[in-house]
Formats: sequence, C-alpha cells, structure tokens
Amino acid sequence: MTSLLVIIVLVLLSIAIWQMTKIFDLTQVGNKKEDSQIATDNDNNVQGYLMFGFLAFLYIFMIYGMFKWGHLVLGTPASEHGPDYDNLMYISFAIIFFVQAITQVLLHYFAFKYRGAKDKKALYYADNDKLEFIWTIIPVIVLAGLILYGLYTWTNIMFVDEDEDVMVVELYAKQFSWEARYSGKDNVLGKANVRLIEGVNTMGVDVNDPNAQDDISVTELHIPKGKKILFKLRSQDILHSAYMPHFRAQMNCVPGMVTEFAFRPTMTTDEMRQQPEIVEKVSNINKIRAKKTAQLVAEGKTALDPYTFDYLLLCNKICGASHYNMQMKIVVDTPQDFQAWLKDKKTIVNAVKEDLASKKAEEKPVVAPVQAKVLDSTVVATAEDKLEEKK
Ligand SMILES: [Cu+2]
Repeated sequence: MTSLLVIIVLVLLSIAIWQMTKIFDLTQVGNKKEDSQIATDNDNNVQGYLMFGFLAFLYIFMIYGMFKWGHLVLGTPASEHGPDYDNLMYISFAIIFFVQAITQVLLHYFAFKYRGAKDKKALYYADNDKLEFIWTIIPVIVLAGLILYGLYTWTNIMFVDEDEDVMVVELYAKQFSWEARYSGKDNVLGKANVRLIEGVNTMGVDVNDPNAQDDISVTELHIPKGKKILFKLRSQDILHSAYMPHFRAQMNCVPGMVTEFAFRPTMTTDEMRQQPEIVEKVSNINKIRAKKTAQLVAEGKTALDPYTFDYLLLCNKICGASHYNMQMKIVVDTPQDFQAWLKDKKTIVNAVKEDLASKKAEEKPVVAPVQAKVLDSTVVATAEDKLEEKK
C-alpha cells in the first residue's frame, strides 16, 4: 500500500514539474534569441559531453558493483570438476570485460568526435573490405576458441567412465519438493513409473522389480566425500532443474525421461563450513537475522534460528507458485559417516510391505460396522415392509 502511494505521489510530482516547465517556457516567449527546433552548436556540444558523462557513469557503476557485490559469488567449489567450470567462467568474464572496455570507449569517443557542427558535412563512405574483414575475423576467432574450450570442458565434466566405481543415486523432482533414491548394494535403480505412485511409494518404484529390492528413498541427501556420484534425474510432473550451485552442477529434470549428471564431492559439509568465505557469509547473514530477531521479539513474535551453512539442491526452473522453496538439504559426509547414516535406512520395498500390513490390521475391526450396516438395512427393510402393509 505504501509503495502504491509513493508511486502515485511520484507520478503527480512529475506531472507538476512538466506543467511548470511549460508555464516557464510560455513566460520566456519573446525573450529568447533563438527558439528554433534545429540543434545549435551549443546543443551538439552538450550532447557530445553528455556521451562522455554516460561513459563515466557506466565505468563507475561497474567498478562500484564489483566491489559492492563481488563477494556474493559462490566461492570455492566443492566438486572435482568445479575449478574447471570456474576457470571457463572467469576466462569468459575476462574477455567480455576487456572487449567491452575498449568498444565502449571507442563508441562514446567517436560519438563525441563527430558530433554535429555548423558547416560540417557527413562523408559518404560506402564500404571498406579490409576493415570489415578485420572486425569479422577477430570475433570469429575469439568466439570459436571460447566455444571449443567450453565444449572441451563440458565433455570432460559430463564424461563418466563406465568401468569407474560410481554410486548411482536418483533425484526425483515434483511440485514442490525433491526425493532421492539410493540404488542399494546392486548399484542399479529399480524400475519406476508415475502410475505406480501410491501411499508410501511416493516415487512410483516397481516393488516387484528385482533391482528395486534394495532401493532406499530419503528426503535429505547424504553423499560420501571423494566418491563419484552418478545422479539419474526424473520429474513427476513438469520441467524442473536440479541445481547444486556449490558443486557447479545443474541438469534439467524432464517428465518421461531420465537425464543424468555426475560429480565427485571434494569437501564435506563440515570442511565447507570452515572455509573463510563461508564463515564470513554466515556471520553476515546472522547479523541480519539478529537485527530481525530483535524486531520480532519486540513485536512479541518468535525469534529466528541462527543460520548454519548447508549444501542445497535447488530447483532452477520456474515451476510454479512454491518454486522458490523447492529445495533439499545435501550433506557431504566422510565415507564412514555416510555408511553409518545409510545403514539403518529402510528399503522402499519394506516400507511398502509394512504400510500394507498396517492397513490390513486396520481393516480387521471393520467386522462390527458391517454388522451394523446389515442391521440398518434390516431396519430399513422392515420399515419399508410396514409401509407396504399400510398401503
Ligand atoms: Cu521445480
């Protein structure tokens, strides 16, 4: 509401200023030596220097932005391929930075140099093959190099050696949450289909498939440090995108097909929490939270919990109203901790069996209500008979 009022005030204010300048113009009629609509040398000079002003603004804002928001980048990657990915990004940034710094200066300088002036005539200049050749071939070479380097990096990231010992984990996306499925001892995921989703079998796993017997589903993903994880991605409903920023990993989850992405985590959650940039980030967030908490407590509301760093799996496709909150916590453990954590997790097949058993147990005492129903119908029947008799 306040913002709406502010907007209305601003609009009214600008209308008022516009009207006042019109009145001012009217009072100046006759005073002006020159009121032609054609630009004078003075006008052109002003425009020319304004171009330089705009160039200065661009650079100052860029440098300011780099200092002010530069620390918000992700920091040390937590996966093996992460540094390659970051290098590709930094090289692309460096080239863009260099090229734009030169072209902006040239663009604004020539706009200034050839600003309009009395008796200055434009030169008719049809074309220059040499010049066009140079400004075509240089970007072509640079872009081809960048694309080849990008393809090389991407192929390396996506390469999974079939003989390598990888751990297969499924990520299942749905509006608006994630589930993960471990493939168990056989390291093969059992078949799954959206039509098989029922009760506790929320991922639609085919419980009769031999490969599904040891599959385990969880809603908090744990992975062991140093082991290559091959993620198989599925979606229950619409397009989602599995995004694990700290591991520099992202892949779309497409309904009706399985996509994949593999990476090797190189830092446990505890190790990442000790990284200087993460320590700083966490303390900054907690300062903001402390301020907010003081405000909330003063209003008699509950205080905010202090923030601790965790790896996250986020959705990176705008998939609906709660897309912003579609996330799952990822914990990178040491291999020992990971085994200890996984040890007592129930398999999906057992969970489904237990669920069925408990449902059956609930169905047994149903005998009594059935009798009651029978009684009811006899009561109804006798009542109807009596009606018939009366007729
Ligand atoms: Cu989503």
